[in-house]
Amino acid sequence: MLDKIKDALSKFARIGVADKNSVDELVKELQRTLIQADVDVKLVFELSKRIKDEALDEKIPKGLTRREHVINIVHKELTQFLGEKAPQIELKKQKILLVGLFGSGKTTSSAKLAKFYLKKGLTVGLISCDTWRPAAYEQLKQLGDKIGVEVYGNPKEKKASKIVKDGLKQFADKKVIIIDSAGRSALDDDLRKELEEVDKAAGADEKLLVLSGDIGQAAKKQAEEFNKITGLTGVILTKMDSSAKGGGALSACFASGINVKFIGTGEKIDDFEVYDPVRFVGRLLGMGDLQALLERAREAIEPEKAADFIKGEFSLQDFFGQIESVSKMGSFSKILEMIPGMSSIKLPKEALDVQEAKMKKWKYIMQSMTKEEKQNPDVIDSSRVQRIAKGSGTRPEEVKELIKSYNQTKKMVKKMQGGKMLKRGPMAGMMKGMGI
Ligand SMILES: Nc1nc2c(ncn2[C@@H]2O[C@H](COP(=O)(O)OP(=O)(O)O)[C@@H](O)[C@H]2O)c(=O)[nH]1
Ligand SMILES: [Mg+2]
Repeated sequence: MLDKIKDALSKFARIGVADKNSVDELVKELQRTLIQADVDVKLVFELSKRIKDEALDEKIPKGLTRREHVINIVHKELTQFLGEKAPQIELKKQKILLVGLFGSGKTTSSAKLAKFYLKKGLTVGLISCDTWRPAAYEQLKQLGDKIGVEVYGNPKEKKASKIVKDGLKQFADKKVIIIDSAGRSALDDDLRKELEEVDKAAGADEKLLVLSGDIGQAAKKQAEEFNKITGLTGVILTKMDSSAKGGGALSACFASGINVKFIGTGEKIDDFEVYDPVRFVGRLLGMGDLQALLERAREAIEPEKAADFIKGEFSLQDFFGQIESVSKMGSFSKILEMIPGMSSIKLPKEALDVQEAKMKKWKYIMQSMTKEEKQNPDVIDSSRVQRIAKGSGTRPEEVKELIKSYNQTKKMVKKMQGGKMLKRGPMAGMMKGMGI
């Protein structure tokens, strides 16, 4: 689904004009893609009608081309369609029960969730009350060991609710307790009875249904059924990396009023995130500059704000700030996904590693500069280059490369200030500067 929508949009973006025909074609492609992703046909038609009506509306906000206007609308509508707002994730003392069918990803998600709260600085305990699947406890224990989280279980005990009670006692001092329950291949009476008992024993604040994205719109029915048994506070949608039907599952959950709180995006423990519809749709559309585009739309409405962009000089310090904000955002390949034009380009892994290494070096180099040098890099003569290289453990050529890149970026910023291009996010200039 992701690639298809990206393709449709980049095709649309290439056409140049956004007349009725090209909007029709874009909407048709969106419809095809969404239906293939198992989104409810009725919802798809409602969505496409809204997009068409708005896109062909003459009132294009000042400062946007019609093409940008259309892409903006697609983004807005898709975001509203897939959940609108990111959920509030509370960091209080709490018990979280995970339920779901076999293979949906409960055990994996329990560990991912544990790591999530651990990273937020909370103490976490994991309870495995899956007495159904052989070695269920060992599976969770292994994951817990990997992330340094204690796991309670008792392979000899057959009653799941008893394990939960004992585990809660053991973890009384933990801030967050996550309970991984057993599934079945279908929601039968046996599972229903067990879950009712587990639910009662747990008294959980959060009850999250773990659903695999590949069930598409069947998510709605499953969510409703589990909701009847334990009452749900949300959903964890897994396998969003590998499922073609994730969009269908997302929209079905949203349409039935159940919040998707987290998504699983791979088999590894870190492949997990709070579900943020705005970000998700941004990635879905493969449009790195979406945020910037939306900003421009806003700026077009408040022109005086636009003029605020980078006042006065663009110092090396500002450049450093950009690099810092980029490195804080995570690995380079993930960043690339957010950059205009980059999302559709697949760089080989080695190239990415080289860029990441370069960013690190630049950071060290700048840390070895004086305040004056950062404010006014013109003062950096060759003896200063030598000193900086020594101080940062780099070669003089690398220091010179950074300064050159800074100068190029500065030129670009000047151009932007000249009026034509407004803010395009902190990275755009940098990427140009880095020659990629
Ligand atoms: N690709 C991918 N695989 C996942 C994800 N979450 C879980 N899995 C895989 O799905 C399978 C079943 O997961 P498990 O946690 O044992 O499911 P459970 O039966 O509900 O406890 C395992 O092979 C996991 O590695 C995900 O987000 N992406
Ligand atoms: Mg399991």
